[in-house]
Amino acid sequence: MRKKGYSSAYYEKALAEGDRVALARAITAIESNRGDATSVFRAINGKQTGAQVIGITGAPGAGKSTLVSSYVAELRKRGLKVGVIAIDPSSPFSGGAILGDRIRMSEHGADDGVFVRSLASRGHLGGLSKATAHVVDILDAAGMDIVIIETVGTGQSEVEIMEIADTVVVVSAPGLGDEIQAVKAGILEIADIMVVNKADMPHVDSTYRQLKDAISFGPARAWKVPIVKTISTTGTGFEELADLIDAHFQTIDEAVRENAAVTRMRKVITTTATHFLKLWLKSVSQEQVNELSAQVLRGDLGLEQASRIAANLAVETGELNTKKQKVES
Ligand SMILES: Nc1nc2c(ncn2[C@@H]2O[C@H](COP(=O)(O)OP(=O)(O)O)[C@@H](O)[C@H]2O)c(=O)[nH]1
Ligand SMILES: [Mg+2]
Repeated sequence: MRKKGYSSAYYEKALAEGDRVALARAITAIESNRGDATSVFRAINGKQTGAQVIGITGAPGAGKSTLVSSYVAELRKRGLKVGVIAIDPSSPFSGGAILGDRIRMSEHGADDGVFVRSLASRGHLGGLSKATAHVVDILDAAGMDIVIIETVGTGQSEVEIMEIADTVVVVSAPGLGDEIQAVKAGILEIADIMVVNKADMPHVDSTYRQLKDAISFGPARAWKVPIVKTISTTGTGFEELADLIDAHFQTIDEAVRENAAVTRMRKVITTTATHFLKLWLKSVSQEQVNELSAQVLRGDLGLEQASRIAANLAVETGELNTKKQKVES
């Protein structure tokens, strides 16, 4: 990998051409906030056309990854280009589940209309959802019609990620007891569509009924949350699922969709601002930073005050210097 990274001209051209290596590179740059994240920000700026964002969530083992793969196959039949973001809850060091996802998605590996990316989740604190929103943005700019986010249905970060999706699909399966888990975690409230996967397994009807009851006790909404049975391993039920997701999307009014877009953009702006501030701080002169440091050490200036001054200096001088910076292509 080149040290200084790639230029925005490189990313702009490569993404327009559907270059998958460049797309992977762009996502890595953003995810790791590498130097050429700047180039990516500039390359994708204004290229988004409003991809439909679908969140797929549910307990581990419910069959989400398998379901995503079958759903992608259905979308491909419909001629749509699909980006998949798999949020991996396991430690970034184990890599086990990421590998599993890759294998399951490998049937689409040779398909130019599908792009799959795993993102490591980094516990509960920040970062993750911001990076996710940004990756949605990149995939959108790279021409994907649909972006699917697969994530595990537990906790607050979950709900946060779902804020950025247009349609949320909650996947359940018989024998996992997740209908109870789902109710506990408040997951049902965010579901637009419920799936009972593994419909080839015993007790599928009791799972179905439990979910139906749970939904009927939930908040009344204009959109009646449907329950679909699927067999992800054979692709059964996916026409219906795709139709329902589509139908739900049609009911979302413009204001709500704009709201989701604003939520995504808010996260994107935060990451972008953090990126640029870090970059610009480097262009504040050593003497100025030394002077601030000395003042803090003497007790003449508080740390927060000094940081604010440094940040202001960075913003003042940063943009000019970034423009001057040579980024090779
Ligand atoms: N019998 C059956 N097994 C399934 C179905 N969908 C997924 N599985 C299996 O369930 C296991 C967990 O699937 P996976 O997609 O990794 O679940 P995830 O953890 O929710 O992403 C795998 O062994 C799948 O092959 C299904 O519809 N029927
Ligand atoms: Mg999975």
